[in-house]
Amino acid sequence: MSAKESARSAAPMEDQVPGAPASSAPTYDEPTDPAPPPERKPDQTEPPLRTAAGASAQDGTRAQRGEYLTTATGTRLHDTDHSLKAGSRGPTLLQDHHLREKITHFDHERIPERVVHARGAAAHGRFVGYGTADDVCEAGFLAADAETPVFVRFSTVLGSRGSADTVRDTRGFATKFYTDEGVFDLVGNNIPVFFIQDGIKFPDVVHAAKPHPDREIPQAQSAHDTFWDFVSLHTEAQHHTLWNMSDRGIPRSYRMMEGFGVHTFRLTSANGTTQLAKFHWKPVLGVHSLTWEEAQRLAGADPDYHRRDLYDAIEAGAYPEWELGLQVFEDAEDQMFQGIDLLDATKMVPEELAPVQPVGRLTLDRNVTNYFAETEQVAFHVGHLVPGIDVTDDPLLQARLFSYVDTQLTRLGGPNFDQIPINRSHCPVNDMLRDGYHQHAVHTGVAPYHPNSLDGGNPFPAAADLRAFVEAPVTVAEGGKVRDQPASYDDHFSQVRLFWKSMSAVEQEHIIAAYTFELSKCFEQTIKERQLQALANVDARLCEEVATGLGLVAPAPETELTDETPSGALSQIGDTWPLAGRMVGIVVDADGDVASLPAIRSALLEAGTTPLVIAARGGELGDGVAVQRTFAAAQSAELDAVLLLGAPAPAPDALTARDTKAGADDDPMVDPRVALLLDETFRHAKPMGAVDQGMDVLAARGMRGLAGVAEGEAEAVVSEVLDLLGRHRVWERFAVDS
Ligand code: HDE
Repeated sequence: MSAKESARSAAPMEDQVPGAPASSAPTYDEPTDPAPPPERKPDQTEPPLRTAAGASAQDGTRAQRGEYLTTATGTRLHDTDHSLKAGSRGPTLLQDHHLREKITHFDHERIPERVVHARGAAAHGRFVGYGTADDVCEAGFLAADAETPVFVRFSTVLGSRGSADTVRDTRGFATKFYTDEGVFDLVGNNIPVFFIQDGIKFPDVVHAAKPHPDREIPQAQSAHDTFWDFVSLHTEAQHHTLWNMSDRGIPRSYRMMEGFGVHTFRLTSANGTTQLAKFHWKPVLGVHSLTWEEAQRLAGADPDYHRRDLYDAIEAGAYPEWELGLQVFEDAEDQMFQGIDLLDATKMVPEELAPVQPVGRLTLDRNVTNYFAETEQVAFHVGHLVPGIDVTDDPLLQARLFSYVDTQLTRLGGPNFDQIPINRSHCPVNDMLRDGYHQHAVHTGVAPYHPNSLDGGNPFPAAADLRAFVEAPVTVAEGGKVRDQPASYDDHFSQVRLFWKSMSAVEQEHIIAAYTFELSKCFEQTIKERQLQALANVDARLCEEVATGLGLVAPAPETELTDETPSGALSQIGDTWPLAGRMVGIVVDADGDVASLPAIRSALLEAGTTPLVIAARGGELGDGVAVQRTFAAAQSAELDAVLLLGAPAPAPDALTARDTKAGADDDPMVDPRVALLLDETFRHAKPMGAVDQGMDVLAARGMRGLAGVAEGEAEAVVSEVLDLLGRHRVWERFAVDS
């Protein structure tokens, strides 16, 4: 060894002057051969790897251990119900460290909720690649049969953590892929376009959409003046707003939503070619929505409706599934596709122009164990990328690249949020980030800097052929330093019109009703008029119908109405879909003949649906079948279809003094709550079926023989109702004159 290679004496450590900075001697020149992280020095040790509950790390992260109550540091306690006092009626002593630990921790149990997307529900699952993306993307998790653990968090955008699930809003669809090459986060929404083109306006749109700052109302709603003030002044928001006013704004279930990466990303293939691409999630169960009345009912009767639906489906083994798909575009210099600016997040590319090509399948198969530890503490970031997937210059995406890390610093209390169990990578991490609040890692070595010779040069930057993330070397067009945008961003209406024209007649009616409702909740006439002007620029009939509802005059368009080709893929109506996890209510006359009930339940379970037995009182019916809802508790909105077995007479509790719903009807043949349930089910265009005297009940209500109403033998009725359910609703019942 030459003096240049090592200045450290060859003598054993104990014979040297104490104070060697590192476990091995540095080389004179900067190390060039990659070496593993440094060992500890012989005099050093580290805390043994234990969980927060003091168990060995191999035992997982579960927090409670042992049979006895302890302090946070494991000392057993003999009493947690009485504070330490000077005498049984005396003052509490400051020395009561258990009281102080318990109360102090409790005082700090809450963390700031997310600025947006505060209300969410999440699940674990797996993603399996098809290998069909190999030609365009080298990301390892897309390779054929590669299986990657994932965590998905769905959310509403506007409401606080405790707000209702079924409000009219955009839904978040954020997926964390724990790949072998690092974490990849696809942080998308259920709507493919966004309100703004440039991230600098995000605080503006969010301030406008959140509750008014003086009285803090309304909660989780866009139906108020500040929201419509902003979107009517800032018409690039009109496209996203129309999606929100459509049925997409009130999904039936998280399991029945599409997901979109929104931005255009840049993909790199193994041979170095690049393509532009948009990500799509396609739900196996199809895209379905609630009616507005159902959404409002559920917001009161079951504010956790979507959360419950997700957890119940997974618990029942009806695992939600989506296919990941790509729309791929040439990485052209102008980053346009058939006249559509791929860097403008207020534009989408119709599937008819660029088909969505399936590249893998996502299955959610495990519920969270602890909401706070997992769903609340998960931290997504659009900058969590893996080799093969890079960002583009979309100015909305560029701002997001800053925001997601920044927000976690406050929300999760420091820079080490990536070390929280739900956020940890599943592949080796060797960063040079050190210290900070809540540091969990025990780093070895003395040289968390580059270059170094004291830790043998570790960690070494990896070359591209060692699967390093290398930014695609795209050319950035030369230009002046400006606060500006391209001219193509000025088209605010053509795609809004495209979406409107792509809707079926029923869907258009829902949109008209939604605008009319939202604008009628605004106080200022000026704002209503300004929004009507925006609608006039979309479609004359849309504008006129909403204006009529508001008692205002429809203005003439200010721009030329472009001739758009409808995109069939945007409508939710017209196909049939799997039934997994659909809720079918079976209304039973417990005093009548319930012999057919077990067979009906089995047939429904076999079809993958979840039967819910509804009777006058709780308990069990014959053959041990449990009653899951009483007439007083049943809500039509939580059911996708209803079967009526017999004619349950008014039950003893059908008194308006006890249950105001009992005032809904005076048909002596049937309990008034059942009558209401049937009427609502019919009004919401859901499949219905009746056997035995149930047929007489439907006949008396004028429903016999109408579309989507099955009658006859139990087996045939169940099979017909299941068939109808595959189409989600009996759309014919929403007759539209056109
Ligand atoms: Fe977000 N967004 N966002 N966003 N976003 C957040 O990050 C932000 C945007 C989306 O379940 C925040 O951790 C800016 C588009 C989802 O934890 C915050 C801009 C899309 C979630 C943030 C956008 C999204 C968030 C709040 C404009 C669809 C929930 C807490 C430049 C493609 C993720 C947090 C979860 C959350 C910023 C626009 C989706 C503040 C600045 C476009 C699904 O960082």
